[in-house]
Amino acid sequence: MFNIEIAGDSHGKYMMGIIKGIPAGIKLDLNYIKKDLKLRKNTYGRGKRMNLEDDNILINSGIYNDLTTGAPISLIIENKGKNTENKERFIPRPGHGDYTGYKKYGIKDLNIYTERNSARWTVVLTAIGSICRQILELFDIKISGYTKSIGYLEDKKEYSFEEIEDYSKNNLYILDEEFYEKAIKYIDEIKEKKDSIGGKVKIISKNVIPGLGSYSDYFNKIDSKIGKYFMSIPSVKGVLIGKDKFKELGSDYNDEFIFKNQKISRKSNNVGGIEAGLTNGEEIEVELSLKPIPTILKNMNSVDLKSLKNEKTSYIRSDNVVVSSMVPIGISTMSIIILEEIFNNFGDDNIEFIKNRYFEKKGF
Ligand code: EPS
Repeated sequence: MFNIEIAGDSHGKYMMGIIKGIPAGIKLDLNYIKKDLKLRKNTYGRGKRMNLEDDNILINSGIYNDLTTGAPISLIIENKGKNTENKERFIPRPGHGDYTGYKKYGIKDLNIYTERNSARWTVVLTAIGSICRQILELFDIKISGYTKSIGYLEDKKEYSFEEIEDYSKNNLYILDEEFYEKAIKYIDEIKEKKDSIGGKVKIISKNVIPGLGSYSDYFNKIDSKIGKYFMSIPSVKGVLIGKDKFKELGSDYNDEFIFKNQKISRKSNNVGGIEAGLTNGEEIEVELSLKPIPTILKNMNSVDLKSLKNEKTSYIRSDNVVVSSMVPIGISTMSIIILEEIFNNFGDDNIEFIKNRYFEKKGF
């Protein structure tokens, strides 16, 4: 069974990942993964820690003579950044897992909750997804994305997949040049104010076979899985599938069928490629809304959990904006979701057997 596990403290020695259920016989390119890790790290608005990390990845098992063996693939990525807090911390940051973690686990030093609640683990998520995306290319599946908004600045244009395919021309993964210039200035202002800001990214998957997912099993609908995976990523607070056109009439919203060029297709794609928990063969469109990150340099009102006195939060090293890093993270996350569905449907033995079964179904 396909399954992933991620472990590692944000400031511990290593981050680690395990992927189970990868079939035998696949050649993986380490440079492909390294490229995705760089795209996650180097976006404008990230904090000083990102200059310390090199995100160097080591594949530890599951590959023999350059080919996957069917055994679990395990990987490690070293952490270079150390925790800047060298004493116990008792004042929780509003919006972070400091307070809720303390209420659950009861240990007063809040540094402990920073480790598992840090978004550092998305480095492993991206690496795992990058492996999955390489495998999806064997099925002609492509996934890309872009930054749709930063704070109140928004790109309202609709883009074709071809227009977003090469999304990394600038360090914010914004497609419109004017929007990019404005966004850079805006982020500089936010930095100046010692604050943070959220935004939206869009992730599009193309050439996915219809029928992936489930509706007989309610909680395994592919949209349920999309919600589950994306809502697990720090800062993601909204997951929209398809277009934000819910105020329209059904007759305008529904994607009408048309038989053209010997093919059943659609006149629109408002539902974003999913109907009744199953992929419908159109592009899968997912829009993610990210809240502003909670750790900000500006002091905020809080309470010292030890003295119970009203206090201000103290300066903690932080990012200002992480929205655009969500593009490569989101592409990786979608890759994991789609690949898992393919293996669930077509098996996880040898990649050539799986491809045969997949393409036979695709011709149906
Ligand atoms: C993070 C806080 C920062 C980020 C970190 C996520 O780390 P630190 O507290 O050590 O300065 O840099 O992100 C990463 C290390 C990464 O690789 O993305 C947080 O609290 O989520």
